[in-house]
Amino acid sequence: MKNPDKHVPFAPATEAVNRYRTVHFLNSVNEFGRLLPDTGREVAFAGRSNTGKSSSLNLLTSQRQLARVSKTPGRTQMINFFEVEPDRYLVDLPGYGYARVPEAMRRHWGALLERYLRERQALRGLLLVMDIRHPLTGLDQQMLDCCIARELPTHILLTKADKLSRGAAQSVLQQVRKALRTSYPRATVQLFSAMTRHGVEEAHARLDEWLGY
Ligand SMILES: Nc1nc2c(ncn2[C@@H]2O[C@H](COP(=O)(O)OP(=O)(O)OP(=O)(O)O)[C@@H](O)[C@H]2O)c(=O)[nH]1
Ligand SMILES: [Mg+2]
Repeated sequence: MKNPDKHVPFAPATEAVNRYRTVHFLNSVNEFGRLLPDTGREVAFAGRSNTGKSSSLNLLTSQRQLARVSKTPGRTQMINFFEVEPDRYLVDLPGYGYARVPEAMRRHWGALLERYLRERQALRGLLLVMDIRHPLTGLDQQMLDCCIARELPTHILLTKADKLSRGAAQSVLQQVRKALRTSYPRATVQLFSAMTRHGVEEAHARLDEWLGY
């Protein structure tokens, strides 16, 4: 699927659709000290490189180009802040696990990501994006461990659900749910597709909850 946005069918404008439609880019940061003041509420999108973080963000904001969508993994290299309204933000985190990133850069992102997850008080929840065909990789588990350490609410989007049959997708969903029951019962999980819009309302409900709407 080259450009899932192209095939997005008409979406009825729910309250959440309207709310997130006006989200706009604020700034990009690659040092902890340059983050916005740690007030307000934010929800971050994290996940392995190329899983569809930017596509998810675009779909949830009904905007084709808000976050850059790339076929070349590892393109989103900064912490990108998007403003819903003052003091409420969506945050696109650098994708992890892309092998061709130079070691020094990978270490820099790793440290930045870890510190952001550990220390950021404004962070109310993490949307952890996983390709449904490769869920719960070792690096995903490390991310979950960071969330567990501070009891950060976590919601997993199993993206690219359109790549599997309905039955196969449901089966992965149940497997991931089962794995979470032992590792982090506080985490929730859903199917998602930027191509078919599957799961938009459920994801919006989670954003609303964490951002206090
Ligand atoms: N079929 C299908 N393809 C998708 C979906 N979501 C994303 N893609 C494709 O997957 C590729 C990666 O998508 P991105 O949204 O750029 O992924 P990302 O996680 O932001 O990637 P990085 O920022 O590089 O880490 C692109 O070619 C997208 O078109 C989906 O739900 N279904
Ligand atoms: Mg991206």
